[in-house]
Amino acid sequence: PNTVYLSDYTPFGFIVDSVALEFDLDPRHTRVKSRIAFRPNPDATDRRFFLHGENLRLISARIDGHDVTCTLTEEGLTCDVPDAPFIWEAEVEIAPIENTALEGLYMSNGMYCTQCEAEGFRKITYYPDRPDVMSVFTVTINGPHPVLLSNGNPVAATEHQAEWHDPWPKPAYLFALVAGDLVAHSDRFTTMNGREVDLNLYVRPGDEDKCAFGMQALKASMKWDEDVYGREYDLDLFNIVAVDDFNMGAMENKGLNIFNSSAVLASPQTSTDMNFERIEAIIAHEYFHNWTGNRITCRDWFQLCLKEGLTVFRDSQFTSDMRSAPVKRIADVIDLRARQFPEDQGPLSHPVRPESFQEINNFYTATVYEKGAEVIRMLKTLVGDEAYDRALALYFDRHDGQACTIEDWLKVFEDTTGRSLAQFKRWYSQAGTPRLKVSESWEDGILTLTFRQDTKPSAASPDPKPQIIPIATGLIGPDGEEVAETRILEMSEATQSFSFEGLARRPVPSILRGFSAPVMLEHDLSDADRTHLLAHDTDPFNRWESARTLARGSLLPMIHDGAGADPAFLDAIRKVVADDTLDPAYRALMLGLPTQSELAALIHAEGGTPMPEKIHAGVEAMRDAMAETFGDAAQRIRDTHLVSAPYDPGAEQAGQRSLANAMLSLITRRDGGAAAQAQFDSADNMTNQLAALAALLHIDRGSEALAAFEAQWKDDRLVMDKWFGLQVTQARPEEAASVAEALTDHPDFTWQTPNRFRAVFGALAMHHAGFHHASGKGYRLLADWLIRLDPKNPQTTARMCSAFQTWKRYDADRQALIAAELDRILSTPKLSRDTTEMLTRIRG
Ligand code: BAL
Ligand code: ZN
Repeated sequence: PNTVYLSDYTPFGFIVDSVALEFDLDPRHTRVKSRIAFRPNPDATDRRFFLHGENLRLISARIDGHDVTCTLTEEGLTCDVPDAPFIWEAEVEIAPIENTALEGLYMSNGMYCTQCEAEGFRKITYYPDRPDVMSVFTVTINGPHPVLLSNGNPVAATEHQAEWHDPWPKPAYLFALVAGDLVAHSDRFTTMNGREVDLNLYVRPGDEDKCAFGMQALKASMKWDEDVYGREYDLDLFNIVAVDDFNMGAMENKGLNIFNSSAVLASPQTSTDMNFERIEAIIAHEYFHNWTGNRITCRDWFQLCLKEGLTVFRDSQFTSDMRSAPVKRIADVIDLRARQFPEDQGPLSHPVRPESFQEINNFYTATVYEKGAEVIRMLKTLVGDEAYDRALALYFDRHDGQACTIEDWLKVFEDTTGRSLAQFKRWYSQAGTPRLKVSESWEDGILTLTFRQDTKPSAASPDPKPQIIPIATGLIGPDGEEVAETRILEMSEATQSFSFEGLARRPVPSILRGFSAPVMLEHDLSDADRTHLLAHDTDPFNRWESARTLARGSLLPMIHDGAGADPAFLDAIRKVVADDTLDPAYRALMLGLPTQSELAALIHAEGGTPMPEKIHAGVEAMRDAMAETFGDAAQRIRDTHLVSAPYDPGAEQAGQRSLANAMLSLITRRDGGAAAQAQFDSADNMTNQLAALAALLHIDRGSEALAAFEAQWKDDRLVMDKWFGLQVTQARPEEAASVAEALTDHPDFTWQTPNRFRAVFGALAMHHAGFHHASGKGYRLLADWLIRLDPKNPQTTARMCSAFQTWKRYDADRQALIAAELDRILSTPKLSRDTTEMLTRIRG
């Protein structure tokens, strides 16, 4: 397969002044006519006329009204063109119903829809399918469907025809088309300058009652982007469509966002609090792309983090404002450690801005998105809030309508602040998670912190250099008072010291407050000092981090030697969770433990070999010990936080439920399931129903509830995804693969729907001890199904391959089992480019 390199970029030889498309929709024989105005690009030296096109049947091609002969390949066409402006006209035929890859134009439940990012437009018609080619689109759709949608504003509509015009130049990846029997949930928004915008959320009939929350989230996002970034919406209409078959969460097509139904449909009965929060964040994310992604887009796909890192950062700011900032920060770090750290420390490690790829779909990663957002967060910390705002204003002003690079992005910060970001840029070009080791010295009232940074060399970055690391640090005195407020220590050398002077007594430093950089901090504090920080730190993130670190320290001997839980740790946690002055959501987070996969990484990093069954046993023993420690207090805390008011998905009630349900899971370890069964029987919302079901399944008392749940929800596909997933998640390690396998025989296991496939196999991959069970059954089962899915849907198959990315952490027997499965998949005839690239990188 071809490897594409960032360093090979050259501009396209032609400018596209306008695009007119006409679709005659038919499941097997959709005709697409295109009329495209090209002219030579004065900034380009290479004038070869190459249009991307895949799986298209070319019916005709004309230039300035004359038939032309084209040379066709599997990837597109070339032909001779004039050295002057010309009109290209082509007609192609495609078969949306056969498009199971869900890229380009495809069908889902009888509805037509599109997904063009990154390179799906080339499956619709011949076109320079690259993000730096921007143009205005006019689209005519002919079809017998009540709803016919495309980007921009509606121009004309008759019974079986609709015409759309999008005045904003855009790359083809933002093109969208939807046609189907859909119903709209409608509303309006008045922008900061008085523009009236019609808002519609289109769903399948029957889903109307799941639209209100998404609409409210959209309006909140529009308002927030005006208030915080001064960004106003720019069309008369904003449409969102929910679709069941979708490879990702959602897509920011100009004026016509298309959403995986799981990322937009919500009701209290069918969605958990976490679903609501995720939906709010994804709606915001896609909406924010209107400026960071659409008005200013990427020059090439290597610059993906330009729009994704920034937009993730913006949506995290939004959630922090709408909900609790500390809780959001902790949740983001948990997620970063669970998904991005393993990626950055394994064979898939790549820089935030990669420098080569075979299949760009494989680079929609936690590194590009989440580490990309962390990099922007650091930039803001380094330049300060006010300079950040000025830099962003300059970015929008300077680059509106352009396809940009990371260099453009950093330049606005350099021009705004006058500081060089040459070294900071390494965060974009260098792979790997830096380790940050700190040592302390204390003399004459001066505390000196000496930091050393180290990044492990990797294939992507064999010779890593020191990075700029903003280390937010404060000091907590012996009596629990804060003796130095947060100061940003700006580290740029491999080793560097910072001093705090004039201290009466030796304080405990609170380092990397708010997780001010995406690094692994190693700080040799005594348990007593950590417990001191857990009790007194003014930084909520680091208070939580102290609990996490203590938990890790307490868990390791339980895992290695079967030791009992440390009573001092249990006592400290019990105190903070019982503290009614703290936010319930925060208290629930304090009860969380590192994931089993994270513990495996830790054991591996310390030179050991993680044994998944031992890790599982250690974590279970810790949970049992917590249940004992809380004892009757668990019931009291739960009772205090049971919500009697009508359901509201906002942060306040959600926090109460998360604490009450955390208590329920402890109670269930001691009461044989009585409280959970009662909650299951009486629950009037999915959060409580599902928490009760999970607790029951965990102690093997859930079979009746499981059957009742299925009977109640068998017609709701999103709830049934939960039913499928939870059984795997809560299975005993030795049974997880068998449970997953049995579920694949269920008549509702519609495996070609990515949500359903992920419900079962995503859950299996996440079940650390189940997936890595010594029998190898988990590996085998996943490999079987990846082989089956690959010819249908390469993108989803390739993403699921990351389940194997940590394989070199484990013992020789497990490695041999995994290697055999990787080789078996790799030897499958006609394996997709997507899956081949992923597995080749993982196999190493
Ligand atoms: N652009 C793909 C989906 C998203 O990140 O919004
Ligand atoms: Zn995005």
